[in-house]
Order: sequence, then structure tokens, then C-alpha cells
Amino acid sequence: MTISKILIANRGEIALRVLRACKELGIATVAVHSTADADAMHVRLADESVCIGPPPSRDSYLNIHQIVAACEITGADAVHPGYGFLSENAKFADILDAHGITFIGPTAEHIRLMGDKITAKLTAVELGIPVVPGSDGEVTAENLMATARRIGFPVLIKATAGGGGRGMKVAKTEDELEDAFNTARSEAAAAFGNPAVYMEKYLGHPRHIEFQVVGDGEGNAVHLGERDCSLQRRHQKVWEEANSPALNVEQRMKIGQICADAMKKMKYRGAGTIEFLYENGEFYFIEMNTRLQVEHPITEAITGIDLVHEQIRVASGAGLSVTQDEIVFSGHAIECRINAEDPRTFVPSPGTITHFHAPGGLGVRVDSGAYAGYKIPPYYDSLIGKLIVHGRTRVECMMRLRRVLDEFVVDGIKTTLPLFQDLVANQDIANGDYDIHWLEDYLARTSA
Ligand code: MV4
Repeated sequence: MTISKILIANRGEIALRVLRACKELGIATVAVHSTADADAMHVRLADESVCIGPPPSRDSYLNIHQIVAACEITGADAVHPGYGFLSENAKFADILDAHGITFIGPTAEHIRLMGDKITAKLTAVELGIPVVPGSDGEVTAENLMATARRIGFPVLIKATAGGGGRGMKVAKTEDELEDAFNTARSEAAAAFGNPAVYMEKYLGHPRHIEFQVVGDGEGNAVHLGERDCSLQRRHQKVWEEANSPALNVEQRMKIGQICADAMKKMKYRGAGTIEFLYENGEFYFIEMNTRLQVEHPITEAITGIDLVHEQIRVASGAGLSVTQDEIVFSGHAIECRINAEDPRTFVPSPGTITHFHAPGGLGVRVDSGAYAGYKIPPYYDSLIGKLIVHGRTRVECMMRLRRVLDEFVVDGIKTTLPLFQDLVANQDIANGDYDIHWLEDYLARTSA
């Protein structure tokens, strides 16, 4: 089916990002927005816009019926969900399908499969992807101790409905096991309405490395290399880079090919991210995300491939624009997430941006819906923009980033820009010498 009008079921920088791709492809656009986002840049730039409800997300950006109604009113024949909100909601994909509207993403079946972390891991094993040693499926009160003894302490209990770090508990010894199990189960039941948990060997100092894949749903798929997202705070990524400073080209192409082959076997459609922990030279699958991710532009920077174009192509049945051997990795890219937050406490800082000057020059990309006079509403996440810097080498990329950060002006609110000025000057970061705990340790070490 051809796609002639796309409704963008999101807000902020990603709504603008998707809108830009639609315009390039000559596809008409519909913005939807809450009453709090009437002044947003993506609403101004879209061909049409529809107000879908009051500020709370559950009444607007998560309101499936309002979004479907907006499609019917405007005649949109496809929906791009962006990230977050309804992007990994299988029911939403099913409902759009029932209305004859194309969901720009994977099948509802694949979203469900990967949304349940136990079935995701079993699928990964079947597809030949290396996983973290752990339980074969759900852990119960009956098999709890035997499973932990087989795996060996320390172990980690994780919610099957979780992901993103919610509902996880470590047990360092046998004494801690039952408490960890009970706490994880009740947290999972409260947070997700599903108490089921599974168990893994706890890895103490891994890096978070994720591979970008895209498939056409007909058995063709490619990988676009990896991103290192180890620099996080409370499971919020702060700084991402491609390639990972920890990998060489042989490792990249070996695991990348395993990921692409797995996507071919499952006939995956759309963009996806296969997340690994990487420790002592080994990769361990943890989860797969079935959406476009916030940090996708660093992959675009090093491959020159527009991932939203590819998503739209495969959703319309046009297939991928590239084969694996046509994908050339070039240079290094770093993304800094600019949040409207205090750069040390991360307390949100909504309000009016009085001055806004985005940096420019070779190898610089700023994805942001912010502008001077824009009032950041307090109802949503605090991401106001992303700075993506590309260089021929990691050293050139870091030098450019340092220059660019000095040029970036956002006044009237607090932002995380000063944190990046600290990080770009840090010796461990310059050496690429960090793991998933580095940033929190650094913040604790350098706090006043
Ligand atoms: C782990 C782990 C150590 N061992 N699994 C956190 C989020 C979720 N996606 C997976 N997470 C982890 N799983 C095993 N077997 C440590 C983490 C983890 C983490 C992972 C990636 C990035 C940042 C993190 C911060 C704390 C814990």
C-alpha cells in the first residue's frame, strides 16, 4: 500500500524529526497535540493539526480512540508513533490494523513477543543470539533456590513485563534470595499488573551496547552497527556514541551479522534495537526494543542512512533502500541529550526559553523543537533537544563537541549542557573508559 498522509502520534523533537522525513518523501503530515502543545514547532510545521485532548498523556498522546478519530477526520492512512507513548503498544497496532491504517512499526505479534522479556529471551536463544545465563523461563518459589545455585551468585531477578530497569532486584547470596524474589514480584505486580519474574547471572561492570537493525518483513534485514549507551543515570541515557569505543571492526561485524540474521529468520519489519550487556569481550542479549530510539541519529551520522525513511519504506512495502554490503561505517558520532533539568540534581526545570541559539558547522546536528519564547510545559519528559556531533575519528568528534557545547545557548531555564562540558573534558571519557556505573559514580564523586 502506498502511504500518502502520515499522522505523527507524538510530540517534541521526535515529532519534528518524523515530520522532516515525511516532507522529504513528499508525504502529507498531520500533527496531533494536547492543549499544552498548541504552540509546538511540529504543530506549526505540519500540513494539518488536530487537538486530541488535555495535557495529561493518558488523555491525549496515549488516547488511542482520539488518535484513531484524528486519522479518520484527516484521512491519514498511516501513523508514526515515534518513541515512548504508543510506540510499543501492540493493542494500538492491532486497532490501527482493524481500521485499515498502517502502523509504521513492527507487527503487533512481534511487539508482544519482545514486550515480554521472558519470551524475548527464549526467542533470542532460538535465533542464535547469545544471552545472559539464567533461568529457562519464569522463576517460581519452587525452583528459586535451585535455579540460583545452578547460575551461581550474584543473581538478578527481573520482571518479565519490565524493561528499562524497573522491577529488578540483586541477590548477592543465598540469604538475600527470597527477599529479592518477593520484592521483585510485588513491585512487578504493582508496576505492570504482572508479577512474573525471571533470573539472570548478575554482571558487575558491563557496558550497554545496542545494535540497530531494520527489516522489511519479508526476510530481508540489515544491521547498522552499534551504539554505546553506557553513560546513564537512573536508567536514563545521557550520552551515547557510535561506534562503541570498546569494540573493534571484527566484533562489530560478527555480532551485527548475528542480529541481522536473527531478524531475517523472524521476518522482522521496521527498525529495532537489540540490547546487549558487554563484559570481558562477551556479548549478552538482554532485551529488544521494537521502535525507533531517541539515540538513532548517531547511527544515521555514521551510516548516512535515514532511519525514518527506511521505516516508512518498509511499512509501505517498498523494501529497504540498502543491502548489508552497501552500508559503510564512517567516522564517529556522539549524542548529548539536552534536558530542561538542573545539570547536577536533574530536577526538572520547565519554563520559558528566553534565548535560544543552536550551534552549527560541519558535523553538527541539532534535533529540537525549542525556540526563543517557547514555554516548556511541565507535563512531559524534560528532553528539549539532542545535539549530535560527527567527526572522522573519535578524537575529532570530541574536539568538535567541545567547540559546539561552547556555542550552544539556552537561557531562561536550567539545562544539562554544563554536564556535557564537564564530560567532554574528562580523561576517562576521552579514553572511552567507562561502564554502566561510571556516570553515577562520577556524579557521586564530584557532588558538592
Ligand atoms: C542487568 C545488569 C546486570 N546483570 N542484567 C537495567 C535496565 C535493563 N534494561 C537491564 N539492566 C541491567 N541488566 C544482568 N544480568 C545491569 C543492568 C543495569 C544497567 C543496564 C544498562 C544500562 C544501565 C544499567 C544500570 C544499572 C543496571
